[in-house]
Amino acid sequence: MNTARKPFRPHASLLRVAAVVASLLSPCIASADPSPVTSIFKPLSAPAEMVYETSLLALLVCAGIFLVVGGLLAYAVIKFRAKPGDDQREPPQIYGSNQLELAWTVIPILIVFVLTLVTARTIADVQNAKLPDGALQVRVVGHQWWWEIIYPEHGVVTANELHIPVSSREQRRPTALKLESADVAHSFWVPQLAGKTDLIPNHANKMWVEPYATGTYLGNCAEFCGNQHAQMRIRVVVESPEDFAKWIADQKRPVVMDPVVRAGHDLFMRTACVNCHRVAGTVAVGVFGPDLTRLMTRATIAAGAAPNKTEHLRAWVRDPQTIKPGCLMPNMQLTAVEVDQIVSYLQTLK
Ligand code: HEC
Ligand SMILES: [Cu+2]
Repeated sequence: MNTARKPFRPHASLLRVAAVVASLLSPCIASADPSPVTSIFKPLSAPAEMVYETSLLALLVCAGIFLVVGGLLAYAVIKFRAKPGDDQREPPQIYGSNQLELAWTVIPILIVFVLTLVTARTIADVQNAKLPDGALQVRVVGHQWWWEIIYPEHGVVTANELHIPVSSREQRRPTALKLESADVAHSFWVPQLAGKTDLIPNHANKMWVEPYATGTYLGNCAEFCGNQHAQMRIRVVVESPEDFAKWIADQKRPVVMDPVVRAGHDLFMRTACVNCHRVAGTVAVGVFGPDLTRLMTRATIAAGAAPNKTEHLRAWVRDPQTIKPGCLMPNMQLTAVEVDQIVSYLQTLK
């Protein structure tokens, strides 16, 4: 839809026709869709729009085929149904028709050919898009079952909630994502922002997003990656450039220890927590689990498995297995008092 971005797209007019027809049908599409926030039918980012146009073309072609085949079938069923007084014997059987066989071979081949070309073209457009200099660079590392999010230019590390600036057609601010995996294959999919791209061990993939509206976008790992795969959610928080700059600045502030929670701090620092979690500026330098430096700036814990509220944090630290069975953080066997102390400390990490 953004023509400035794609100067030469001979198939664009085909896609535009599809988009116009689809806009006439869109009330039907929208009402058939139960989850608007993860809908591919409401793209709000450049690559998602391109994927959407192509999928509409495919849907419309299929709808046309359905109407022709279904219509002919209905016509035959009604027109040639048995009527009272008909001769009940089997009618003469006709075998082979070169014209018919040619038609139903050649027409589908042409349709598949057109769809293949349009799809290949869209894939190339998305993959080869030139991002403006200064596009935000983010590394996303898939873990069983959470997302590590790294802003190399800013020295910021967080988890499960990706903050990025909003783009406008006048002032483009796309984000380039470098996708890696720490263990098995995962797939990054936020339907309103872009098509899905896999995270493969030992092989970095890349993709980009360019959202045109602020807000929170939801997604989920889209490659089965183990028993908590369904609870490997990703939230993308798209902010105005000012809010995004403020968020980055907040993430970079040095951590100050609140003396009120010293007991929890000390307990955390002498427990195995520090082997798996990092809190910037402390002895906790583990990288197996999410970075906890700014834990309280996140809306959820454990990749969307629970809201980041006191009760859920307590339940998590007491025994994460009750919230996310099979997850790779063990029950740390803490007493109720210890859990409270540690949670009070965690809640100062903001
Ligand atoms: C063996 C490694 C390991 C140890 C030890 C460990 N954790 Fe974890 N922790 C993890 C992993 C892995 C996750 C991510 C689980 C998931 O989302 O599937 C996690 C998640 C968390 C989260 C949620 C973070 C977020 O943003 O989603 C908190 C809070 C947390 N751990 C606190 C602790 C505390 C406190 C201790 C010590 C009492 C501790 N952990 C010990 C591995 C560990
Ligand atoms: Cu996954």
